[in-house]
Amino acid sequence: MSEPGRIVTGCLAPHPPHLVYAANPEQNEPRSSGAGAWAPLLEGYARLRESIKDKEYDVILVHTPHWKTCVGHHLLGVPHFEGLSVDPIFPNLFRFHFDLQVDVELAQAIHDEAEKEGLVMNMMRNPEFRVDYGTITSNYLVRPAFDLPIVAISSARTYFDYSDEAGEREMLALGAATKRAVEKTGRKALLLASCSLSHRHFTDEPADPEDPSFEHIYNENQSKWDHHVMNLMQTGQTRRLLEEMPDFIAQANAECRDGSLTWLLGAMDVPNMEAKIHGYGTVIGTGNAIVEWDLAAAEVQA
Ligand code: 2X7
Ligand code: FE2
Repeated sequence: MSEPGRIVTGCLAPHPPHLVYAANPEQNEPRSSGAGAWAPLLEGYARLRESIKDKEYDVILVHTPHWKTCVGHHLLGVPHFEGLSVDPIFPNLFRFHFDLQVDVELAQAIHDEAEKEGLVMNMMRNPEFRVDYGTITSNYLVRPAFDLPIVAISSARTYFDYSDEAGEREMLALGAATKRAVEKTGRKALLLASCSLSHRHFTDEPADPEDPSFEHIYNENQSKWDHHVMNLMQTGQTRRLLEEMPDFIAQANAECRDGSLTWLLGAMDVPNMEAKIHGYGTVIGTGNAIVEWDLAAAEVQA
């Protein structure tokens, strides 16, 4: 019998399209000025890539806030997608020609496990679908080669249609279903929660969007919440983080309201291990942390 699968590492991997723009990959049409406003985040992603470079994993799973689905949670369900993904707010920064493979068997297994939890699930079978910029940005920044299949999960509207508490319960259930599906299919998986922390942002841009003199946190309340949340992660207090999540969402307008971080914590069984913060920085006033829970290393230590 084949080995049971496992989640190797879980990461908080935020997706400001500005970071792809700043890196100037050939797939992205706009060219960056190189002015350097987002260096702390680009350096944080470089540290994350270094940290995971020798790990063995065969698929990347991402939960994205920018594929918003009104009826349930959707998963990409076609083996190959290519096309042009454009950020509707920042088309001046992100017009990315994507070409990626999907692990449809694992996506289907997550769908089936989550249905058993009572969640409304759907497989996205349209081969012309434009993959959203959250999925592409997080994947690009973690593994620019796009040489492994991915699984992408949409953001259902439970937090918005019912309540933050109901949303949180669903995302923990979806996380648990994801873990079981990874185990049953024998995959070694890297998980990405593609979201910012505090998410209040400026509504205008300087002439050069990369101008470092413009870039700072929107207000101190946002920054205090972000540092508090990072401290909970760093000290292994993930249960308390979940308890405080509805307040964080409400008071810092956190992008965690799309469920990505809670899904990740649920999939990792709400680990009380200390997370590693690889970087923190602002993008157009939002707070973004790059964080790693190295489950494989924790297992070896235990
Ligand atoms: O989607 C985003 C984001 N979450 C944060 C900052 C800037 C742009 O887009
Ligand atoms: Fe976003």
